[in-house]
Order: sequence, then structure tokens, then C-alpha cells
Amino acid sequence: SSKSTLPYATRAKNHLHPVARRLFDVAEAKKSNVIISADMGTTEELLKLADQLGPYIAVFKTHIDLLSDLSDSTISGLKDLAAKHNFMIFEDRKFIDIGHTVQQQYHDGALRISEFAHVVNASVLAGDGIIEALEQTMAAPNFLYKDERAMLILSEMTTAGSLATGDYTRFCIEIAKKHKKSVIGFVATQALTHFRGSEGGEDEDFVIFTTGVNATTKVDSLGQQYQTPSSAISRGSDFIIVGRGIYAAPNPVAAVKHYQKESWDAYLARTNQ
Ligand code: BMP
Repeated sequence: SSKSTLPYATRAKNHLHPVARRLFDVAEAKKSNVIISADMGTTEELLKLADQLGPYIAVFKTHIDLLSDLSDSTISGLKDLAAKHNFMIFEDRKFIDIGHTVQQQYHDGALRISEFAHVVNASVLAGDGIIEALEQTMAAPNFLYKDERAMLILSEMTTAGSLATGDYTRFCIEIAKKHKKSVIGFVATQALTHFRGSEGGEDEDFVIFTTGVNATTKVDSLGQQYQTPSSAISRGSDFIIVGRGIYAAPNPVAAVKHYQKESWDAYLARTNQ
């Protein structure tokens, strides 16, 4: 989980997990480490945003349960746009239940998450059984998307007063180290190198996705706390996740280009390129 000074291209070559390799390849190909948090309420808005911003992002983050009209065409539309614009999809579901339940929530069910999301995240409040349960589904012999799915552990949160700190975050790192077949990294505000003992072997390369990023705003009215794109990347984030900073801007395409440039420049600086 060290703050990587290696270029994405090198990490793409070396990573043990095909989903992480693909993430780094996409970032490098598009010169983008931006993830749009597409918190839309209808399929039409969601797909429009994916088509408009697709060229400038590496990953499209969904909260699929926000859609009032989720249907086959939502899922197929998203998959088509992901192929058209070469982006990956991250469903920010934050699985947090017992193993048996999360398997059902992940695969099939109303939301059909395993069909469209290359990456999902899980909380380990209940221990590492949740990771084992999701890993089992991802690795099942008859699972259609084997080697195309992975997860992140939600190891910190951006809200004021978050309890996901200190020993909790340290526990997340320990669990990730034991589940490299399915866990490729963390949702965190920074690289997690300040935790003693978190430095892994040469083959260890956790990917950091960072929420709570906004170039111009510090907080919202409900406890959200932001850092800027360059702050996030310089502190070891590999991919910044931006919602309202982009989709609520007067011109979302102009905004995404701004975030893309700021965070790519910060990445080049961090990796001495
Ligand atoms: P915005 O950039 O508009 O504040 O949106 C942030 C997005 O990231 C939301 O979809 C939220 O659910 C998610 N998120 C977060 O803000 N903080 C966290 O700690 C974890 C999250 O998933």
C-alpha cells in the first residue's frame, strides 16, 4: 500500500490482478485518473453523463440503487458506453452484511451488480468473511466474469467524525494482504503507508481510490469533507473520485477536463515524469 512513485504503465505490467492491470492500462491510454461519481436518479441522465464524460474518465462510479427506473436498458446501456469509451465501472455498493447475504446482493438480485461492475467495495466491519464470500462468487467455476471482477476495501471515509480510522484502517490492510486474489486496494483518502507494517513485498501494489475530491469546495452541509485533486494525488491516491464537482458544474465537460488535467499533472509530478 505504499505511495507509488511508479508510472501506471509499470504497475500495469507488474500487477498480479488482471482488473488492476486493466485499470492502469486504461489510465495510461486515456491519460486520465479521474472517476466520475455518477449519482444520477434516472437512466437517461446516467447514460447521458457516461456518454458525455466517457472520453475523459478512467472509471465510471455508480450508486445503481439511486435509479428510479433501473432496467435491462440501464445495464446494457452502461456496458455499451463502457466499451465505446474504454472506461471501467465501479459500483459503490459498500457491501456490509453476512457472507451469505452479500453473495445474493452481489450476484443476481434486483441490482445485478456482478453483471456490470468491474469493481465493487466492501466494509469489513463484520470481519473478513464478507471478503471471502464475495471472492468465492467471483472465483466460482461457472461465474461468467471470472478475472474481470475485483474489490476494494472501504478503509477510510470522508465524513466528519468517521469511525473508520486507526486500528480499523489497519485491520483493513491486514485483510487486503490476505485476499489478493480478489482485493486490489482501498477506498481511502491517501496512501496507507503511515501504518507501520503496511509495507508489503515487491509484488504488493494496492490501488487507492479517493472520494471527497473537489477543486473549489471544502465541505457540504451534511458532513462531507473535500480535498483538492492535487492534494489527493500527492498524498498517494491513484484515482480521484469526483461527483458534484463535475456533474453539478455549469459545464460538466469543461469541469471533467479541468479535473483530468489537475490530477494527471499531479500524478506526473509524483512519479517524476
Ligand atoms: P461528491 O463528490 O458529490 O461529494 O460525491 C461523493 C461520492 O463518493 C458519493 O457517491 C459518496 O457516496 C461517495 N463516498 C464519499 O463521498 N465518501 C466516502 O467516504 C465514501 C464514498 O463512497
